[in-house]
Amino acid sequence: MTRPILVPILGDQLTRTLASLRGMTKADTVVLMMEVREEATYVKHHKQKLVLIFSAMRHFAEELRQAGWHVDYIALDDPENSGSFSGEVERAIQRHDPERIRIVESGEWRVREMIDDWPDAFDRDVEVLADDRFLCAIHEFADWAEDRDNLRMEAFYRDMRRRTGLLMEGDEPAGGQWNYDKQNRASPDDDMRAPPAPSFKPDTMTCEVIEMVEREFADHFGSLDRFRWPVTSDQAKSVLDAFITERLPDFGTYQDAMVCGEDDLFHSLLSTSINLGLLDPLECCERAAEAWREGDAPLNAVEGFVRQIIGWREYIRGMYWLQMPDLREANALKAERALPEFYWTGETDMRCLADCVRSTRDNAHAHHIQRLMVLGNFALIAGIRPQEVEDWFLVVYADAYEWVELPNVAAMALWADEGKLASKPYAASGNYINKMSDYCGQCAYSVSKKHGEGACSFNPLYWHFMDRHRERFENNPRISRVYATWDRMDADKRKAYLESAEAFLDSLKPAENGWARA
Ligand code: FAD
Ligand code: DLZ
Repeated sequence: MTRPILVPILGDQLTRTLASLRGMTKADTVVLMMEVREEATYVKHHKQKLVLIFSAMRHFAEELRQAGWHVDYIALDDPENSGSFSGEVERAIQRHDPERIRIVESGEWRVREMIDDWPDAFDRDVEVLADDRFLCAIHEFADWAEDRDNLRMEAFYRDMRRRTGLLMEGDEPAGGQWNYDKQNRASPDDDMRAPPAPSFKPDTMTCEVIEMVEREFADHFGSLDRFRWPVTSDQAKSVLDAFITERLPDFGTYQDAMVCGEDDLFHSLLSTSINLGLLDPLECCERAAEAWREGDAPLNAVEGFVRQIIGWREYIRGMYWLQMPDLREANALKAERALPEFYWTGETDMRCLADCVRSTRDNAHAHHIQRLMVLGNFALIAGIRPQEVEDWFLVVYADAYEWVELPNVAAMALWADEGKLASKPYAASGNYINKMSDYCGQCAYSVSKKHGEGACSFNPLYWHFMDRHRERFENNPRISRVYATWDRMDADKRKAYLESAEAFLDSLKPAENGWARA
């Protein structure tokens, strides 16, 4: 063989049609895959996330080998492993003396900075290709955003519908409306249950990884007892199949519902597979659109699902690259309180928060409304420092990579970007949680009690938040009515709300250091 081309494939690039593999000849290519400690510990990822990524990487390497590629795979416990991407690329250069390096752009800013150093560090050409598994390239999003005062998702989403032709009838949206969200806010029915999603018994390769993760990352958050994530594209496809036939019909209607102990309801559980590259996002949407055309799923469900993927997912990624690196430091509301300990231990009598943390610990997953309106909302109205909340979200979810976690947390949940993403903060009192869930019925606190002993803490915290940010929000037309309500309350009641919130905030025990970062 002449001097080969070195093609590093990162842990979230597990796609057989990856741009860096397309057009390459197997004889002239060395694929490099690296399990590295730096990636596993820059935050202390949930154990399930580590098992998912390492096991999916090992399965993918095996698939590539079966297909005839030369794969140089560095296992985490290889005694020579240097522990970092750059260290492993350097060692691979010594082994293979490649003519050049060809890699798909990384998902995260942090890794992009590393790759930017490679041409000088290794004195080789480094060809960085756009990640065309996303439908909207980074530069296309920047073009879309340029000169717009308002970067709301809805306008972007309509452009993506036109561009993909998904749920379009000529130039018009299917059914005459772009968005059926109003039909997607039903409260849960009593004892509502969803069909169970497929789960996968760990095979030998996954069992070896489980052992390694238990051994090497014993102090990381989370339990491995219920590890069930798909680790191959075939397994991921069976989750997609089951979702389309069994859950999609109810996905829309109950999209915002929460039921204690029912961890994913009618959600798809596809984010881990899509983010790793095991599933193609467009194919997921096409399958849903086909179900609607065949009369197997209603339009409100299918439109809602398609919007999450070609709308929210692409938009969030665009907003990440548009706002980095500043987004990581953003703190528009000057929130400075430490993250409470219960985010890690789940030890709180607030039933909604305890259940969301339990699901997070057991599954490395919580669904969107649990993330936004319970865990995120609490952090917002309690004024928790964004960087601590971001670290928590990056650690605990199996689908978390900074490109998708950070805009969702900083901009959507915490309004830390000063409203570039969300026109108003997603702040809510206990009423919202009570309407959308069955949490409050058996909670130790009373959601109908507004303040004082035994009251649901979301109630006083909501008013405390609104009151302390009055200057910023009272002229926002989407919130001003809230201040009219506040002003109509008598002074004693307002005082009781504020005192109750402050007593609660003072009682919060901060998390000890060391859960998120070593
Ligand atoms: P479904 O509800 O079935 O949705 C279908 C798909 O749409 C998802 O698989 C996902 O690919 C996509 N999607 C939906 N909403 C979003 C969104 N807001 N941003 C990006 N993609 C979206 N998603 C992640 O993939 N990684 C994260 O780290 C992450 N962190 C989040 C943090 C917060 C505070 C919030 C509010 C949301 C976060 N999300 C994140 C988005 C969303 O909660 C998850 O994608 C979803 O819960 C995954 O479960 P699912 O596959 O069952 O999703
Ligand atoms: C998240 C992660 C982890 C925990 N470990 C690895 C790894 O050992 N090797 C690897 O190639 N990728 C890993 N990843 C995913 C990377 O962090 C991800 O590819 C980058 O953040 C770029 O988005």
